[in-house]
Amino acid sequence: MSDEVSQLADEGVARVAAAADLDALHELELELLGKRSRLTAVKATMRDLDPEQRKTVGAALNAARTRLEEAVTGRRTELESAARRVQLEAERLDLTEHLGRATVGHAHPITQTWERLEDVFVGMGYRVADGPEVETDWFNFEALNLPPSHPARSLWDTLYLDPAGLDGVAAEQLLLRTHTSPVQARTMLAAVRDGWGPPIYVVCPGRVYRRDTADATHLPVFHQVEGLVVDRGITMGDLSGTIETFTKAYFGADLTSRMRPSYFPFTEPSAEFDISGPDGEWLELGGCGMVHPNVLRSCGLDPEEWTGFAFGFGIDRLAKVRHHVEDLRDFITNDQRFLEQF
Ligand code: FA5
Repeated sequence: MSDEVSQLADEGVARVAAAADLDALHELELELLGKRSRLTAVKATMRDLDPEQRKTVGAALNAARTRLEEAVTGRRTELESAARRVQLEAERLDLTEHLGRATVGHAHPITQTWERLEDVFVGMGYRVADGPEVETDWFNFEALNLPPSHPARSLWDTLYLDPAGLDGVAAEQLLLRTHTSPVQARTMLAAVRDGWGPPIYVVCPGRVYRRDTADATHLPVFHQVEGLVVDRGITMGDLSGTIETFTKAYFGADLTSRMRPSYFPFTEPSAEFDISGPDGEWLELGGCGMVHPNVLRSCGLDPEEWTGFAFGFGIDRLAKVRHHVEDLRDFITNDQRFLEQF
C-alpha cells in the first residue's frame, strides 16, 4: 500500500508540474489533496490495518501529502509570476513610439512679429531697451508730463496694484504699465546717469496692460513697441521719414504711411500714424510726436540743447494687418489650427 501511495504522489507531482494555468492548478489541488482525493480514500482504509502497517502507510501518506503540497505551491508561484509578466508587457507604454510623430514647433506669431520689428530697427541703427511691467506712477505718468490730476490720464484705463507687505509704498503708486512709454523716461535717465547718451536711438518692445474689454481690435494684455530718438537738431521730418522707412522695410514697398494731428501729453506736436496698402484703406497703428520739453527736463536733459521724437504702436495690431487676421482674440485662444499657419 505504501508503494501505491508513493506512486500516487509521483503521478500527482507530474500532473501539477504540467498544469497550464492557475485555474487548472486549483482544480488539480482539489482532486489530489481534497476530501474526495485518492489519498483521503487510502487514509480511510487505514483503520483495517494492523498497527505496524498503519504506521508505515501513515508515514507514506504524510510524505505524499507534503510532496504534493510543495509541488502545488511551487507551480502556483511559477504561474503567478508568468501571469504578472504578461500583464506588465500588455501595460507597457513605449514612449519612444511617439518620437517619430512629434512636430517641430515655432514661436508664437506675436513673438515672431516682435522679433522682426527689433531686426528692422536694429538694422536702422537702434538699440533695444526694456523696462519692468510693474511700474510706478511716476514713470508711467508723471515723468511723461501727466501729473496726478491730469485729465488725460483717463485715456489709459489703468490697473493699479495693491501689494501686501510693501511698507512705505502707497497702493496707488504701483500699477501695471499701460504703455511702453515709461521706458522712454528710464532710458533717458540711464543714459544721463551712465554717460552713454544722448544721442539716444532706442526701441523698447514689451507687454502692456489696460482695463480694456477684449474685442476684434482690443486685448486687455497686448504688446507695444516704443521708439525714442534724442539728438541735436531732430525734427518732425526725421520722425515721418523714420516711420515711412520702417513701414516699407516691414510691410514692403507698396505700403505707405501718413500722420494725422493728435494729442499726447508727452509729445508736442503729436500725431497718430496710419498705414495703407494697395487697396487704399488706412489703418491706425500708433501715436508719435516730438518729445515734450517737460519730459526732457524730468529726465535731466536740457530742451534747449536736445530735441527728440518718440512713437509707440501696437505689435498685435501690426501682426493683425500683416497676416490679414480678422480678430485679435485669435492670437490668444491657443488654437493649434490657427497658430500652425504662421
Ligand atoms: C499710447 O499708448 C502712447 N504711449 C503712444 C505714444 C508713444 C505716443 C510715444 C506718442 C509718443 P495709444 O493708447 O493710442 O498710445 O496706444 C498706441 C497703440 O497701441 C494703438 O494705436 C494701438 O495700435 C495699440 N493699442 C492700444 N490699445 C490696444 C488694445 N487694447 N489692444 C491692442 N492694441 C492696442
